[in-house]
Amino acid sequence: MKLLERPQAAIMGIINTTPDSFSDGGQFYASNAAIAYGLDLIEQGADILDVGGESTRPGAVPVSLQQELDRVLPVIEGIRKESDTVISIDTSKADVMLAAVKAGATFINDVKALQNPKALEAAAQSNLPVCLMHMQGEPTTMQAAPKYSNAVDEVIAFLTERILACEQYGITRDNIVVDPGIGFGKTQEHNLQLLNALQHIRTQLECEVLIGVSRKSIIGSILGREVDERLYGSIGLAVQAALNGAKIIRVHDVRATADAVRCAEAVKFSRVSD
Ligand code: 8Y4
Repeated sequence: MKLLERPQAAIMGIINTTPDSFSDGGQFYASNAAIAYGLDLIEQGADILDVGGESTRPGAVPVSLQQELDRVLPVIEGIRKESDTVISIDTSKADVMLAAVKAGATFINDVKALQNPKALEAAAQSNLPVCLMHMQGEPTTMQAAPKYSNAVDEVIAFLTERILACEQYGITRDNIVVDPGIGFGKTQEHNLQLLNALQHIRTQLECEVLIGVSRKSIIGSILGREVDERLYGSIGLAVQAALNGAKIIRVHDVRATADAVRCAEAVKFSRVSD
């Protein structure tokens, strides 16, 4: 069965191919380390691997097209040779989407929601499922002063417009996943309101929802923990999102999250026999 048709949430494991993540001994070693890491995430229970070559963290600087291709293509090809697991390409660039799909990617994750017309065209041409994420502002400045009159309504309005744009290019709603973009131009209050409205967002947009909260500042703000101490908080929010109907959970810690979510879902989907 296709991932989006299953009742359970799919666990999306993060593979960040930016240089700081996998060795500084050159691209070949970095790619091989990232491939091995991806295959390990599959063993740990990942249903999807999200391969990204452009850091989208707050304050991150943009990367050239060639840099991004050099980072992600060998990793996608290498994992695809060994596994038929869904591979997501995390990019906003049309050329990266097209090359990644040729290399074996089968899902497109765009934090800019295909607002670049060429990216929209490339995604539509691929016939693959896409994730449309909401972001207010640009990664370099988005956390300076996030402002909404109503965050939930504004995110829904933006995503509605992006869904319609996708549909005009022939992408059908069953191939569209929406994402409120936790931490992307949002205060803590906005982040919490959006997670609280997950079911409302899903029913209003009639699309499945992806949630990415793993190790993010939303957890730091709730618990007062540094980034390397956010595992238990991340698991708690992942379980909360899965029970509220999120269909994809994007995480760093695949085994821990998969175990917790599978246990919560055993109860969620239990039925009495009569
Ligand atoms: C620690 C570790 C602190 C990571 C912050 C971060 C999302 C996403 C990212 C998301 C979708 C990140 C590419 C930000 N987040 N894509 N990408 N949804 N669809 N920050 O929430 O992980 S990168």
